[in-house]
Amino acid sequence: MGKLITLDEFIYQRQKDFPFSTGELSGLLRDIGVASKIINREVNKAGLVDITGLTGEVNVQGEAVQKLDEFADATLIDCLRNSGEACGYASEEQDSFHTISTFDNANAKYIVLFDPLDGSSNIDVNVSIGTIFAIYRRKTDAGECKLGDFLQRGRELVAAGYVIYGSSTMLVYTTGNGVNGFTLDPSIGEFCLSHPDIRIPEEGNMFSTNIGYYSFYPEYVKDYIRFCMDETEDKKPYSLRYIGSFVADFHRNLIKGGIFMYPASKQQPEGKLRLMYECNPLAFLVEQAGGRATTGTRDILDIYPDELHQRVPLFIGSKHMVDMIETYCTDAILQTG
Ligand code: P6P
Repeated sequence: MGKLITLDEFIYQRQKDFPFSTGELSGLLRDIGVASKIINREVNKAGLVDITGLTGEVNVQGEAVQKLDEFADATLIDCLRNSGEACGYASEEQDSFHTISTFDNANAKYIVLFDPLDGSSNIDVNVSIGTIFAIYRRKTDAGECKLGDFLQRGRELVAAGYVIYGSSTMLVYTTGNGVNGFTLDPSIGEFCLSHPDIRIPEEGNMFSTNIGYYSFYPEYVKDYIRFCMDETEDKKPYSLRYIGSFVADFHRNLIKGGIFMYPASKQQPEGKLRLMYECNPLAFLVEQAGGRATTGTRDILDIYPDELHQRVPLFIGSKHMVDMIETYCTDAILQTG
């Protein structure tokens, strides 16, 4: 068995590769790792204690808030406060962004956006869920954060990643120099390097979308889905895999190859997934792993955000598969003029 490398050791080692780094980002990544271990502990016993189910409240998305969502949100916020490395945050669970005005954080240079527990409607049925985070440098010099600190294109991301609470708990992240995956070893309470330098296969044979919405999709998406299901001389039908938990669907495609699609539709004209704390972080990560992420007409990372909780259509995964759906989309636009 190779040398065991913990997340902390890996972050420290990679920091040494950047002589001018001051260790602040390293500290922030470590603190997010700590928060995810705390969340993992509660996720793993959710069925045993009264923190599953609904709080009876509704979040800014108009979605019923699960008790575990609230716990995960509060845990991440506490860890960011304690880190001293983040001056502000924005969460799927919070109406607006927040400045962390404690003394230690006031001069910190990073802001963090996160979806504390994506797919939380699956908690009660024991399906994998996840935490997604995105880290930017603040735009303003100091003091109270401004909206402009948060509304940055994905191209400006400094780091991004996710934690998947599944058959094992994994943290996968990038700082713009490749993608690495760490599996939590509960016996020592450490994330250990298990998937160094992850590369997504350029081609895949799995497609992931909610086929129940098929009749609402644009024609080009229907055409592509029919292509996926077709059998030809040199192509077998692809498998449909849809968990209904973005992090879980994304992670499977990252490891095995495939495409995840949440298009715009008659019912959801902008799609469903959120640009700032779902699509951008995973688009940054998938590009670092050799994949792609598009709205159908433009790269996700090139979008100039208008608002914190904006939704965008999303096609993300293996490069050749995303290239193909983008061609279907642009051809459809050319045909309709
Ligand atoms: P639908 C979970 O609620 C989520 O935000 C993503 O994790 C998931 O990919 C998507 O919604 C599922 O949406 O409309 O297919 O139930």
